Amino acid sequence: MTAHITIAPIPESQAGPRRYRLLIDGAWTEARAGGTIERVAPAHGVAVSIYERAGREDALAAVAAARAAFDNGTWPRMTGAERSSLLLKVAARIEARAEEFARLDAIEAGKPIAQVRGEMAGAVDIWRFAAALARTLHGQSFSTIGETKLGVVLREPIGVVSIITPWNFPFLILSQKLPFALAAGCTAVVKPSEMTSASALLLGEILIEVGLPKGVVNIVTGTGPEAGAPTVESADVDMLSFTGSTKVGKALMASAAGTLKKVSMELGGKNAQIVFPDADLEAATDAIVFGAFFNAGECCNAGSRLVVHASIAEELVERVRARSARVRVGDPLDDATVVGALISQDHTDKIGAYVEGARGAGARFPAGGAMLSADSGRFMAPTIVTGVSPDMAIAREEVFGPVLTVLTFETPQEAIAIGNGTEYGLSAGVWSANFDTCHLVSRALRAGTVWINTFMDGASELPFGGFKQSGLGRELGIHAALDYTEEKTLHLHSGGRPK
Ligand code: TXE
Repeated sequence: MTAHITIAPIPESQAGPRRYRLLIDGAWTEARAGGTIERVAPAHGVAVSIYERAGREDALAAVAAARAAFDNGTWPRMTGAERSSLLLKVAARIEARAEEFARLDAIEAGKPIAQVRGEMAGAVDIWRFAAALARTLHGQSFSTIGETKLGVVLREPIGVVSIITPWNFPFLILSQKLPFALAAGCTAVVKPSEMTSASALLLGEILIEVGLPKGVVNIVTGTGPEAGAPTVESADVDMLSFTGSTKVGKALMASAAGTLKKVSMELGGKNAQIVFPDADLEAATDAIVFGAFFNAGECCNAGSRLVVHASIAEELVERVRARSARVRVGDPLDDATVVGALISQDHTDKIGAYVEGARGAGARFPAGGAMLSADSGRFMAPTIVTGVSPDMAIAREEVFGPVLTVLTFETPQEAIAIGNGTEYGLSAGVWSANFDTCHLVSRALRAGTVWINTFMDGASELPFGGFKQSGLGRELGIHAALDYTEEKTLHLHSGGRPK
């Protein structure tokens, strides 16, 4: 059990609060109506950033800049090789300043620094991968439609993209979207979370340094309704790429319908790790603890439901409990920390309500179930909940905290039914030594990603996204840049039109 958590002061070189501005049409500007947002670091309890609080006018100025850069600028008209070369320069500069990015995200989100360093390496790889895609985008030709006819299908950039991102993986999630939009030749307005905007603004500096034409990427900070919503409503924006809660995602989809813009949505998850009796329990234990408590469970991919065969439930829960007790909860800037602070008081209250609701309904807590004492910030002990039924809120809804709910099954059919028994369909894990079990269960799960005898692996080459109410569309993978394109069909006819 973690004793009282000590939080060291933020080193002087990074102590704030730092003042940031909006990036609109290549210039750092202030919000037209005035007003700022102060970000208090969730673990340290001190102000670290002051952002401009952009309003409708600023958001629409950013959209106008992106529109002009798309309609009249050089970016969509460059060769793929030119765009690729610039994206590679961005990747190199992110890599050179990775520690600076990592510390910004760790401080603003309360995430463990060692984990964010891994996210930065992943982000750099994605920028390089997108740079490669910039050179490989191509259309199709059809010579089979008649001897004198040729059909050509072009892939053109879709236009201006609104990118709205959450606080849980600030720079990584931005990197799952922006480089692909840029590779395709689009321009963008980025609205990062009002809690974690610093890393996006640092990227803005890099984009200016490498010579990205003005207006191609604009960054507006502020609240969702004030700075994000106008970009979704605007007829000058052609596509919305959103990651966040299912609730806001649905509202934004309805709003995007007003101008019939394309939407890409990465939303919530309630992901099951299904463990059969013949599984390697040591490996499974490690992955269950990692999957449930990684990023303090504030992760759409969190393996927040352990679905275990009744015959091994007691043994596995005991292994997971023992392993969880060794998870180091603490100061995000300490290299040894594995679980950091919860993002905000509101969010802590929401997690607390799920825990108390389950307690009231008779659930048991072999581990955790309470907050830990700390110098500052909100830290929750890794929590295991047993004695729950699949229809309880804690077993069905996204808690988004370090809370693992345990459910049991007797037959593979029952495991599949529980696995599929939520409104979500983001990811799942299957653990068994038997090929048929792994194969057939993973095929029956309605989820965008199924990990077999592993959990939460990722690769830039592989698509990521959800079934059901977990989202719409896929990020990453070799087709990611295609999502930011429109198809245009050309009919060419030689020798005059037949009478
Ligand atoms: O998400 P939101 P928040 C879940 C998680 C969390 C809850 C709320 O349970 O507790 O959502 O978190 C912008 N028009 N997830 O508040 O509200 C907002 O400013 C335009 C799950 O961070 O969805 C931010 O930039 N934009 C999820 C972004 O949308 C709006 C990840 C996400 O905010 C807007 C994050 C509006 N009306 C939270 N309202 C996951 N599964 O990964 C908000 N925004």
